Amino acid sequence: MFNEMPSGTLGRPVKFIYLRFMKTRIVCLPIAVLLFAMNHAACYGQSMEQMWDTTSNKKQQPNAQWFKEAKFGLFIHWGLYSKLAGSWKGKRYYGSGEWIMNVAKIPVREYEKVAADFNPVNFNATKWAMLAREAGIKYLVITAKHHEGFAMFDSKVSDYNIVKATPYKNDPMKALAEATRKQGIRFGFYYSQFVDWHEPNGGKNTWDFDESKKDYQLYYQQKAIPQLKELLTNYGPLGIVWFDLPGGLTKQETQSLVDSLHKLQPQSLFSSRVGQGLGDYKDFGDSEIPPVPINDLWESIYTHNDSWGYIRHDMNFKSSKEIIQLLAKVASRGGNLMLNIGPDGEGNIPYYSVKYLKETGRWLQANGESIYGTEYGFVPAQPWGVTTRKGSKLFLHVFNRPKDGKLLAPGFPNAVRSVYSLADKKSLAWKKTNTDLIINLPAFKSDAPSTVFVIEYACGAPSYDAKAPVTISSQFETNTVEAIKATTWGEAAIKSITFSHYYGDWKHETCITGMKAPGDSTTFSIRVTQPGDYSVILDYSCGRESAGQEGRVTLNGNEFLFKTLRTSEYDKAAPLLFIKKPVAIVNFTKAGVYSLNIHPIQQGPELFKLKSVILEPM
Ligand code: FHN
Repeated sequence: MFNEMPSGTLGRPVKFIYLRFMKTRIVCLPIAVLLFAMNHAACYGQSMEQMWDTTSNKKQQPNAQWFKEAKFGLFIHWGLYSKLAGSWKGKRYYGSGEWIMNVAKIPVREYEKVAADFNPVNFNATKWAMLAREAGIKYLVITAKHHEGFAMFDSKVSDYNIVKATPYKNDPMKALAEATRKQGIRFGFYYSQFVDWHEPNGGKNTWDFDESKKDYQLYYQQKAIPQLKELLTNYGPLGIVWFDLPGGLTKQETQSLVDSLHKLQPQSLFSSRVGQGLGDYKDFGDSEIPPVPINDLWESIYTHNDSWGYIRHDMNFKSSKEIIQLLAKVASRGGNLMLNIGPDGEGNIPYYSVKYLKETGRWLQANGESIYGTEYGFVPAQPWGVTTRKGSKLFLHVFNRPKDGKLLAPGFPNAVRSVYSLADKKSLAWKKTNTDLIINLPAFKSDAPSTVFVIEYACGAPSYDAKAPVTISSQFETNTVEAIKATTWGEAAIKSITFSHYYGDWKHETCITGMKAPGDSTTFSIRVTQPGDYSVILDYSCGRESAGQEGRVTLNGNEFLFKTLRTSEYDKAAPLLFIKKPVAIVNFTKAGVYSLNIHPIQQGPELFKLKSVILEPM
């Protein structure tokens, strides 16, 4: 299944193919693996990631200014699965805890009983809303109903809800909507409009019900649409309605659903996963960030650990440094980051989510101007970090400090008015040669998440040059030339490859693929700023059938041969492993722009999947 790179992407169109399912491999796989993939793919046609609709309706959104300025949202997955905490009948499950009913194939009659034990006495709407405020969050979206079909709100449409079916007997959504707005944060609901494992005619429960006999229309008319109307009527103005995994409706039916719901909430933004390209803004796949700036209303969604719903044994929490750098990266490409947390069945937010969100909030207190209301920066990613822009200010997010304290911002044609540190407004010395701006940095902690400097400049922002040569400098431990920067020839192509670690814990790597003959080659334009010796390292993944083949790197008039090593075969349901393999040392006698080319030296299977070329000063 292949799609071109989403429109609105900057720079010359690149042959960019999303590869999500390598059908060919299935044919030759042993039956056991086939059955595993089938179960893993949640049966009957589309699997989870194939249901991500990343296209939006491209209409100007008069109500979207707040979204453009918000940049940082909080996603909350909370439901009966939070009580199960990733375990069922003594067995622990890893990955998406909110999918436990599906993965453990729990019959509806058994799963329903979880509600009788669901009593979140520690839920405190004000505390949750104040944490969001302290974290610098501008909008909050919580799961009103997820795939399990249980309504976390007071629904008159189905008694399978928190007020009727649990000892808690209260509607937490009412309290949270109020508390969130009190903190000046936009409130929104997530609603699983098609996938509903509780309902005989809802989507995707294939262990209790025969999918081919379902009447999705009936489910929509009797449950999904009436509940959506309850949510869009009884909880005040909603900033966002976050739909997920669309299905069971034609484009026309989806359009009339969208129109009828927009009548109830004209100002609300509907996520692209409403389906059929009818969303008001675009959501990428889970844990996906586009490799280059996108000129559109878009959002990246990540979870704080490996699961959206609470799992007691999942401790893989992202540090505040990781959150801050992810937020800056997403903003540097023009998007919003919505970070997910999973409270437990008692209503407690995990300790590390509280801790690291508060730390992120402290950084935003001091540096928020470089995130909120910004657009993508016109200086592409550099060895030191990324840029965001607001008006005639360019914000430099420095993740890695150059050893000599001299920071190069290339591709800067504008006249400079001033350069200073964002945190203390202290002015910095700088000099400009042609379009190179060199700033003398003050000392700062090298392990700081992101240290921000501001360049105030004259005249409008220059356009973003997606094919500008990639800066290579000996002032940094490592210089990475990403696959997206490549120019490809022949069958070589830049692809986004999706795979998962644990169940539903999706990963995406943009790679060069399809190099099967000497004519299928890849070229990178690099700009070496300091002469010297550099190690050339290929970062690639290589399957059994591709291993042992030779390739050639040409750079600065030198040719180097290498042989591919096996790392792992592509399997959507398993980690795709990469190796960073040094293949050459190149000496640059002078600074300048060079062309680096890579190609197979023989005809054969795909050479490898190349994620990046790394140049490390020796
Ligand atoms: O299946 C869901 C999953 O449980 C989670 O809600 C994510 C969040 O984006 N959406 C679906 C998978 O993409």
